[in-house]
Amino acid sequence: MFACRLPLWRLSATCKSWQLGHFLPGDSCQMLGIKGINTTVGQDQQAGMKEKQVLEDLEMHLARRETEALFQEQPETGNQYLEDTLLRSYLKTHLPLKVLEEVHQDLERFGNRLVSKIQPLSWECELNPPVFQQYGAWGQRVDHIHTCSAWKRMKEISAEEGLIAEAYEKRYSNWSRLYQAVKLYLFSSSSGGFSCPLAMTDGAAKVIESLGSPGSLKNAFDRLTSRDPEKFWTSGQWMTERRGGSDVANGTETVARKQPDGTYRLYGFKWFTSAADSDVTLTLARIADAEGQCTQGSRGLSLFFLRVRDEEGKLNGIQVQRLKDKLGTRQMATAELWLQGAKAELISAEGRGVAAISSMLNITRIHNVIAAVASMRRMISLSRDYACKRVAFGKLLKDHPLHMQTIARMEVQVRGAFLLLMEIVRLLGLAETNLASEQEQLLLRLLVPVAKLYTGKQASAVAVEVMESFGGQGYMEDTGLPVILRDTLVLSIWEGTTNILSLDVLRSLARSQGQVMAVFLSTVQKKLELASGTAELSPAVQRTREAIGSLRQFLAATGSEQALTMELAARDFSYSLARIYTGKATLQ
Ligand code: UCC
Repeated sequence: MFACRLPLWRLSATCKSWQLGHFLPGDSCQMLGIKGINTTVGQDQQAGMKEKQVLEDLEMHLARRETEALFQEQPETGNQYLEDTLLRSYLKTHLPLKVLEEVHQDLERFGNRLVSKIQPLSWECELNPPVFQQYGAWGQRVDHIHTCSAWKRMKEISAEEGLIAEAYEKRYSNWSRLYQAVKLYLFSSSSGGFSCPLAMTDGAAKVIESLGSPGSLKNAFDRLTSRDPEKFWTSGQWMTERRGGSDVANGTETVARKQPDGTYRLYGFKWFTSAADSDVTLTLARIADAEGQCTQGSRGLSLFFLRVRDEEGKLNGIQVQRLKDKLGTRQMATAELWLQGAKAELISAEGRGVAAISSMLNITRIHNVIAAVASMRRMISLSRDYACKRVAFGKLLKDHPLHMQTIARMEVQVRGAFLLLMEIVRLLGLAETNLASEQEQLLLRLLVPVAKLYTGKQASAVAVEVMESFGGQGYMEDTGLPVILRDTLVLSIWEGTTNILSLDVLRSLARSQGQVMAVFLSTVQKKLELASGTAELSPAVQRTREAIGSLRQFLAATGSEQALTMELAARDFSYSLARIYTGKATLQ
């Protein structure tokens, strides 16, 4: 209120010549216990003394107001590994004892490092977004993207912590991938956006590995998976051009011209390149024949590897047009790039670009799931902590049943999503160590788009709901909560929107000629049978059975209209798969 915002000296002075009532609305006066006062100058001495007393009291109240009543206790989280009971019990149940012991020690240490060192860096990244300098002081074109020291430090920390290396060294065999995912999950919401370049780096390493690590890419692979900050490289993934990022087959205009030495020069415009400060990138282009003609559509696309800068730091035939002005992920430089003869190496078979980059897409989609679950975990943990500190209507928020019911519902969502994530990285670990059965490989192919599309939407909804649980404070920029919201909203957009991924779910069904659905249903069915002996689980078992029944009915009913019906139903169908499988994962 106006009166309360006046400096005290001004309020006292003003009150000598004005009625106090001019400044304090009636309810404030009542609140302060100063009913019926009249401060007009010239009244008798007794009234003057009373007035003085009132003013002194008022000053005290106001002084205390400035330091107490307007302040609320800040929500905090501690060591996110130690505080995450579900994560710890999952690891305890699934990891072999020896692996668990080693991993536990590292995660506890990492959890402490996140709170004490990495979280402050994350905030620094938010406050110091990248800056693009197109020209030097003397007019020369420099195209330099300046990133802050905290962002550079994130890169070093990522190497030191083995955030990519862990998955490729495979020192814990099939558990290495899961362990890496757990570290990324803990890192994600403290990473200041650095989890984006890490996702693409992991994807690039995966593509190189899946191509049999050809000799020409050995150095790149070693650097992408290095623990040495001096050696460590990050990768981009340049897929989006002016015509858009979903319909890659029709949207890619970039042309590759073969050079006498067997390399290629790329010409085109990459309209949306995330983490444009990366060292290397994978990108798609159409190889021009001797007449300069290219094959259109998906079959004309090939996959290329290139370094963004040369040894001296000069851009490799690339001009930066501008940085994108994004709603969120502002810590990270996303740019429009002109390729004007960028030197590149063809790394897929000609015309097999989409198939070759799909292993990168599947990895970045898993990182997206990690980011979604991590964001939900962080937001809900902050909200829970706040509920133990904030008093409203005479009691702590935690003692208001409706408030706690709202948080509890979100807690259920994050727990389910976490278990779905663990299931995917468990299957990926098996596949990467040749331990996965054919059924498990099919399941993995299906669950990646299902989980990406579902958790992206969940995280956006949870972020909005959690923001509301803080009241007006949740909407305040300097609490950091709006940053989490903005950065979360992208998760349903990049790496394939919800509808594109729903169609990818159908692609996985079609490609396996229905086998994947059979595997999905039998896997859930088996779990239901195991769980049906436990009385506590019977309501959950019953609900999941009903859902499976509806799914079977739907599949039977699509009949000859299958293609169109399935396309129309793709999103709802995918949501059902996500819910059913999450239900299955929680029946532990
Ligand atoms: O780049 C972006 C931002 C980068 C930031 C990354 C940060 C991540 C951070 C995470 C957390 C912090 S955003 C742009 C990303 N773009 C996309 O995601 C593309 C979206 N569009 C699609 O996914 C489309 O469905 C396409 C591009 C795959 C459709 O292409 P086509 O050519 O029309 O598809 P086809 O013809 O169906 O598939 C071509 C081949 C087939 O193999 P073959 O020829 O052997 O039958 C497919 O089976 O590719 C195979 N394929 C796949 N294989 C396609 N998709 C997949 C898949 N997901 N897995 C396995």
